[in-house]
Amino acid sequence: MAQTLRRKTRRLRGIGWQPGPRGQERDARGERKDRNGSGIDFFFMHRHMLGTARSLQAIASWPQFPAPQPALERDRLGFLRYFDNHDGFALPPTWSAPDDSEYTQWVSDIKAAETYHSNFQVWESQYRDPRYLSRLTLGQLGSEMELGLHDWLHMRWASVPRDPSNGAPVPFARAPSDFAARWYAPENDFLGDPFSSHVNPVFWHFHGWIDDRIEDWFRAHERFNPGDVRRMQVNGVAWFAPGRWVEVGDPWLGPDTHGCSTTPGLQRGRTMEMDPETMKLALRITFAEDDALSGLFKRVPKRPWYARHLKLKPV
Ligand SMILES: [Cu+2]
Repeated sequence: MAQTLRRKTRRLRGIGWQPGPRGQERDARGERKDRNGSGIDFFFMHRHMLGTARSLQAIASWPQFPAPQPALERDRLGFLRYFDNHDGFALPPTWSAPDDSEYTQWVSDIKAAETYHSNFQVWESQYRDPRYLSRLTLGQLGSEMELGLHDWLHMRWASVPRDPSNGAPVPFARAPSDFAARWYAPENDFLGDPFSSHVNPVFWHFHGWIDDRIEDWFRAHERFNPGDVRRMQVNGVAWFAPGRWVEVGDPWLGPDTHGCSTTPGLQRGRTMEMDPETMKLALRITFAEDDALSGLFKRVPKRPWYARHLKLKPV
């Protein structure tokens, strides 16, 4: 296991896909995720992405998370109107996955109205609360939001994944290292997979909401720790200078961005078309062996990307 991990790390470094400087990689899922500044990478990449998208068209952030479906007995008209889905924010129904009752249960739970009240609304007020925000570094906030709220937003508003070639449901979704041509069809807007989630309009509304919280975080520090956080442009993005509350000064956007360029295809000897190919290779290195193993031994069930880190009771 450790050997496999070392080999993967070596190969990822070889193609420039290690986030952070060599030897000080910032793993977003590992033990040091909340202390290594990986949360800054999460926030920064998304702000950069939103900036590019907003230069092409207007994207409104959700002012708050859309409320669940009204109860029929209390609000009959609201209940019926919910299904008209006039704003596109109605919750898609859950789905079941054969032979994986834990995942089936988890998807169903994450879509429940109770979960809206017990989790989403709690996060909503927590991440707007100046006192709460003022105690966190940018990296801590980013890591906490990434692994909790963010992944849950992706899954709560996801519809059953489908194979775009025939529309048939595929409950476990596309494998992360499967780049077959059919997945590139615009019908594939599955929110549970970073490969396709940005095709779904809901994605932009909730990523706008998350990005807006960075400004809340800045205002909270202005109020409780005045002067501690300084604004600064980084790679053309409105950002913050490294310091006590900002762990790293070189947020990661992908290979070749360390203090250099944010324009794809600028690496010497490589064309722009090579960048997605390198990315595919990075994903194959990360996932292909795991997928092959899970196929062989059925030990690790294949689940959508954003459902891979379910908080499950130990089996
Ligand atoms: Cu996301």
